[in-house]
Amino acid sequence: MSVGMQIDQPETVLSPDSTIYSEEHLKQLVSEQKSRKKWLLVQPTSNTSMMVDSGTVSMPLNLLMVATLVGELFDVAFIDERLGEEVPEDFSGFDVVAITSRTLNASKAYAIGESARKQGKIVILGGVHPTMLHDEARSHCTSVVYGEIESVWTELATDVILGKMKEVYRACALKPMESMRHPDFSYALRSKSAKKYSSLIPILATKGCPVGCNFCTTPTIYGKNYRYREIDFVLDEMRYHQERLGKQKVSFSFMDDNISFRPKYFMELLEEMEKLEIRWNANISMNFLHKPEVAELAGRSGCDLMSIGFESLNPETLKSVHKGSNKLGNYEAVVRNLHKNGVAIQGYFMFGFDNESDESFQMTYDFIMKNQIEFPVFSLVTPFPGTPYFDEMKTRLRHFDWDKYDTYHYMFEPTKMSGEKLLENFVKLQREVYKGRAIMKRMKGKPVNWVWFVNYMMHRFTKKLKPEIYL
Ligand code: B12
Ligand code: SF4
Repeated sequence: MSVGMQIDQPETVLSPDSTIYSEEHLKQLVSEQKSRKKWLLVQPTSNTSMMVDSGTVSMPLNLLMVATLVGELFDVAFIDERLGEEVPEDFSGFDVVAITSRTLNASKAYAIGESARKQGKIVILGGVHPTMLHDEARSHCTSVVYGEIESVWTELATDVILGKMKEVYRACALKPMESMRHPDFSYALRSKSAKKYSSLIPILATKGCPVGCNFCTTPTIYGKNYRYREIDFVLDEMRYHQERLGKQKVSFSFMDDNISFRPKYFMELLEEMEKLEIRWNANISMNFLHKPEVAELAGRSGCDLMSIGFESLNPETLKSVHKGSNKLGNYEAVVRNLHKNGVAIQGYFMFGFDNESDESFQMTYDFIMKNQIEFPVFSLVTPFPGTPYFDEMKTRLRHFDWDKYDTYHYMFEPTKMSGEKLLENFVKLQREVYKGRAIMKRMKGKPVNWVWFVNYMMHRFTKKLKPEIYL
């Protein structure tokens, strides 16, 4: 892989007021089309050796949003490789092949892109990785979409019809979230293997997160921007799924970067969601979760799980990654309040930072056990391309093999611990936390539901762990 990466603003920043790119002009071009162009949309699997794409997978909201927009003007075929669906070798049935990619499946996305481009197709790459490394991505496709498709759609669709593609589509301003369509799930659900999708319905209320952690791609892509949808739009979408599924108790999974960043919006949304009697889970930052009334409202509105990035119990580490939302002194109160209101916790913990010591592992174990964290998830810190952390660590990284950028591979040697010791501790911690006795202790008094099942699966998985698999 090339390391000559560049994430500067490309030259092609699109101006929304250009007359060629008006919605009226696009409508006219569409009406003049003799036949609709055919798009193939692809969600590739990764080549990673880890379990990231196995078992049930979540419906890819990002590609569904792309499909919803594209489907208004063009014909769409939708392939999700994670379901076992195969991308054809012969692309002759399509005019455009558009692929979504994160870093862990970038090499796969590039291979599909190259093969389609050789057959003379317009190839479009989008998603986090092509956004972050558009120079690299450009050499595997016709055009890269920087960030969300909604903000460049008029320009992109116009150019596809005219057959005059630019190398990069990047909006000079993000569109408000009202312009976001109600995602059409039929593109995913019509697959013969749709039963492999998790029953949790992905939904989006907000976009962006100004907390600014240095390892996260969101601040780089969206800056300090935080946008949200009208609460009524979110509720309408929930009601739509309740009707579609013929039941009230539908479970939703928010795909937001940080749904609680604006407390007022978050609290109002939850008050309204309570009336729908749904169940939900979300990624959340701890900025105000220590307040008892927030946890009380979360429980009351049907939250059964919150995914919280505790990241580290080491104050130096938290400071070094700029995770200002995490106050160590609040950790226990956050957990206590949520548990009191029947909300389980998926707690994310990262290891491999420079300040790591044997003690960090012990402290994490003690915290998890004492606070009965139901579903602890451990990862190795991964400097993703395009983030400030990547720039800081670039010269120390062991490799640029994107297949291993899955947060489960050893990336660099910390300054205070050998790599061997790091992995030894990492395996030991996971085994200890998922030992039968530890599970019983952590899960004591918790309702019998899928979280128990996850613990059982993790118990079986962690028993087989060896440090070598992380290399
Ligand atoms: C929700 C979420 C999850 C969920 C659901 C994932 C899913 N099925 O989509 C769960 C919890 C399962 C998850 C898991 C993981 N995640 Co995650 N996740 C997110 C999060 C917070 C939001 C993603 C999302 O759906 N947003 C809403 C959609 C609508 O927006 P979007 O993805 O940006 O899509 C828009 C544009 O990108 C663009 N677009 C996207 N694709 C395409 C394609 C084309 C052709 C075009 C034109 C445009 C286009 O248009 C879309 C519509 O507006 C992101 C952060 C982020 N903002 O990206 C991290 C993020 C994607 N996750 C990340 C990681 C590391 C992981 C895990 C590896 C973590 C782990 N150790 O398990 C796994 C990997 C799972 C996998 N197989 O990919 C990283 C990826 C970094 C990178 N460079 O690749 C991110 C960016 C967070 C970070 N650290 O910066 N994740
Ligand atoms: S709080 Fe979460 S979403 Fe926000 S910048 Fe940090 S890691 Fe990214």
